[in-house]
Amino acid sequence: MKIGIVCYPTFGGSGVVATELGMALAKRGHHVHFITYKQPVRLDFISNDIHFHEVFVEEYPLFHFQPYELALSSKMVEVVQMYNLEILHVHYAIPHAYAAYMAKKMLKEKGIDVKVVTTLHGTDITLVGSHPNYKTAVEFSINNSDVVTTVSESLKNDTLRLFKIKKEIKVIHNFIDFEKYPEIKSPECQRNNIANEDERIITHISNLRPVKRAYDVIDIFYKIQKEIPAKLLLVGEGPDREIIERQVKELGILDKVLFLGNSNEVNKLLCYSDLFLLPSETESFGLAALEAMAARTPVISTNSGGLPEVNINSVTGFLSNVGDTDEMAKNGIFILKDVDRLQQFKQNALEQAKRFSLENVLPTYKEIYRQAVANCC
Ligand code: GMT
Repeated sequence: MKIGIVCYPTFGGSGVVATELGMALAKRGHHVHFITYKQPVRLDFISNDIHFHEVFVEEYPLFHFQPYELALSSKMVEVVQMYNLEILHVHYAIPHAYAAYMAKKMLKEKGIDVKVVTTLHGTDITLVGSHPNYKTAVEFSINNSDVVTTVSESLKNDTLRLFKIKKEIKVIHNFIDFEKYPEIKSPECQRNNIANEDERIITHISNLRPVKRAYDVIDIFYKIQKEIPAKLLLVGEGPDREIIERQVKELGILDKVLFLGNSNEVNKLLCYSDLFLLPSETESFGLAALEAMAARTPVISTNSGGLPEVNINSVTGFLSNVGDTDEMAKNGIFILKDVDRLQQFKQNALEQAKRFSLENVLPTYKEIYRQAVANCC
């Protein structure tokens, strides 16, 4: 099939899922066209079947805000026409679903019927999308997509609760391409580069926005390292970086915390890890938790949003109420304290992650594309 993928090209979860999906489709012979303002950071596969089309917004003194949606919908029209695309799969509703609706209308005038698949990822519904400034347009563009998917049951329920939705919503969970995860014994996975033999390695990966509660990560780690020798790897950049750097300094644990910045090789960083922390305020799915589990890392998370669909309490890790860092630290210590118990949790995490393998999830996306083109949904 010929598919256009529209996403944010950044390290955020929606961009990662969109890019991994595009690469997986191209590897299986589909023609994939990424349409966005920058080459997606996770795009690491070169092939005849992958194309990138940059959306460029001209500067003009009159523009207080750049009209990105206009440039994006015009680019979608151009690419659909030039490459005969059958599907436009837009990830994250704002503004992609709205721009796709406009592109679809413009193409209709030219006698072209392109199908729009919208995948809702999380904050496009929960934090941003339902804000009164956006709600009307988001609701409209969801209802006018040909197919709508969410990345968890929880996000589907949130969408139905927050908007008047007239369309069926299909849940397609986030997925993992296990081919990208190195073997634990591989030379890429030298944990002694990071920590001493007796130290446990704890990891957090996010864009360090307030919703991730990165200060809770530091608080949990501080409590754990008082009982168990440990290092904390912090992967990602974002607005809370300064706050937590100060927190780490004030707590006197600067020598135990490594700020690694953004990385598109999280699979390799995770293979060192013994525990992953995700104390988010809300998380529609928690792709970072799934990536950790695929690298055999148990997860200490909150019980918000879709996290209980991924992290199974007392099996793959533990779930606590938002902000309960005492309990999260206690559970982390419980997992890390006993070597056999840690191994069991690691094994359980891997087994659970396998349920979300690319091979299990990809056929569902292919099927919705097929049905959309066949006009049967
Ligand atoms: O909010 C983020 O961290 C980024 C955001 C995005 O859309 O780029 O992530 C959301 O989508 C991911 C992929 O589907 C989900 O795994 C994350 O849980 C979700 N984030 C939130 O709901 C906060």
